[in-house]
Amino acid sequence: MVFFWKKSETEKKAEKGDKGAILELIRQGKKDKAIKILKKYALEREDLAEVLFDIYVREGKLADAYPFIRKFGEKVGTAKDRARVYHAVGDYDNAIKEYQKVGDFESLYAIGKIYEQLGNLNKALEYYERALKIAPYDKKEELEEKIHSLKVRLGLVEEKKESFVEKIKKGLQKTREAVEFGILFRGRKVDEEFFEQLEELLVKADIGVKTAVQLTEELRKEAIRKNIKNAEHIKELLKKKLKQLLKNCQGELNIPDKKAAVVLFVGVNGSGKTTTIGKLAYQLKEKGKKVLLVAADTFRAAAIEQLEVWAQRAGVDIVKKHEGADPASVVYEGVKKAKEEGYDIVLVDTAGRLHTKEPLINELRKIRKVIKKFDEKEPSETLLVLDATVGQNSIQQAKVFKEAVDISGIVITKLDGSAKGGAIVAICRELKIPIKLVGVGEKIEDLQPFNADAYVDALIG
Ligand SMILES: Nc1nc2c(ncn2[C@@H]2O[C@H](COP(=O)(O)OP(=O)(O)O)[C@@H](O)[C@H]2O)c(=O)[nH]1
Ligand SMILES: [Mg+2]
Repeated sequence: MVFFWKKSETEKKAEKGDKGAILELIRQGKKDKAIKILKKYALEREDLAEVLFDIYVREGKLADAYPFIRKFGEKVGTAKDRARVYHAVGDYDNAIKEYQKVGDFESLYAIGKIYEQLGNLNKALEYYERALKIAPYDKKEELEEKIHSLKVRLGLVEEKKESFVEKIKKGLQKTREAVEFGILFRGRKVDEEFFEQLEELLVKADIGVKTAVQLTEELRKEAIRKNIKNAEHIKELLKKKLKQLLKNCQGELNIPDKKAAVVLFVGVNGSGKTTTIGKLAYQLKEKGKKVLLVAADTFRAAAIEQLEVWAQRAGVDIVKKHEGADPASVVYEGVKKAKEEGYDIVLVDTAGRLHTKEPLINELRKIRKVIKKFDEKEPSETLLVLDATVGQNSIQQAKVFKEAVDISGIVITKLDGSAKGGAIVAICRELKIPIKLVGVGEKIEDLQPFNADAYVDALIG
């Protein structure tokens, strides 16, 4: 049998502009053909304009849909579709009018965005706030951010400083991603498998095997004694125990209210000494203190330059000498200058090459002696800087430094980059030295006092 191509009846009718036939073509999947016919008639015929308008909107070809509203106005499309088309082509007055008719969350949000784009921030704020009232849960945070940033731009509020918990939470994100306490505790039955997994996760978070085993055992016993069936309950008990443990290690930076107080920073290369000094200098300066930095890591020129950059950023002074200079002599110059010129605080940067252990220890002792020559009570603080990404291994490093100088406090840096955030618990238990500061990023404001409660809340959730 021979088939030869022949236009169907429907097609013929459609070509003459029969709406029913055109819709039939679309149903048959011949959309391109239908569009071609529609294009011919749509600007003349309202009923066909409606059809083509809808097709364009569904396909996201909003600019192509625009001529039909221009011609037929409200006769084509829904208010929301017309609003989107106006919005897309930049016909903002009309877009706002249509969005206002709809008044749902998306429309109010869209109006806010248009006003913001047009620079009418007050109006933008008004609409964002109206949208927030009916915002779906997953959009709330985004919108709150927008509202806040608008208020800042309008001078209505101060720039939001992230709270300590928020910062720590962000800092511990990597650990939380790697160690999913959240999943373990969610709606689980409290049985032996649960405790085994809990122990495993605690070990994974690097809180130390000994501590993990001990904590799990205590919880197991408590669960039996109190007949606890609910995993959430165990979670609260675990948090309480961790908080108790860490409370012993929560310390505050002790900077006496006198002239030329000295804070000495020690720690292995790359642990974050220089960065921490820069951040702290900035914070102290903000509090109105006159701060002096001392570049006693003279081993490499780059180390001196790096401290200089931080001094500039923080807007404080620095004492430095040439590469290879005797570190103790730089410290001497620094403390002398601080005494003579009325500086409040001296922050001393040092070198930390562990492979030269003996010289390192001698060097630190010599520096300490020089500081004591000026004032027997100084240094007010000797801070050991530990890198959180190293996890529990940093305990070994700490022991070397403890041999050389009395450590009065610990700074844990790079908490943001570490999946071993739990190591703080191990460090606390092993070293029994107060943790005073934590670094949660590379920016100047990313240094925080250590707070045991916030830390545990952020770690376990
Ligand atoms: N992500 C992150 N990086 C940090 C933090 N503290 C320091 N660093 C980075 O760690 C590296 C070594 O820091 P540095 O201060 O030079 O260490 P130093 O050798 O002990 O003086 C640098 O690249 C810093 O930017 C922190 O809290 N978070
Ligand atoms: Mg350094």
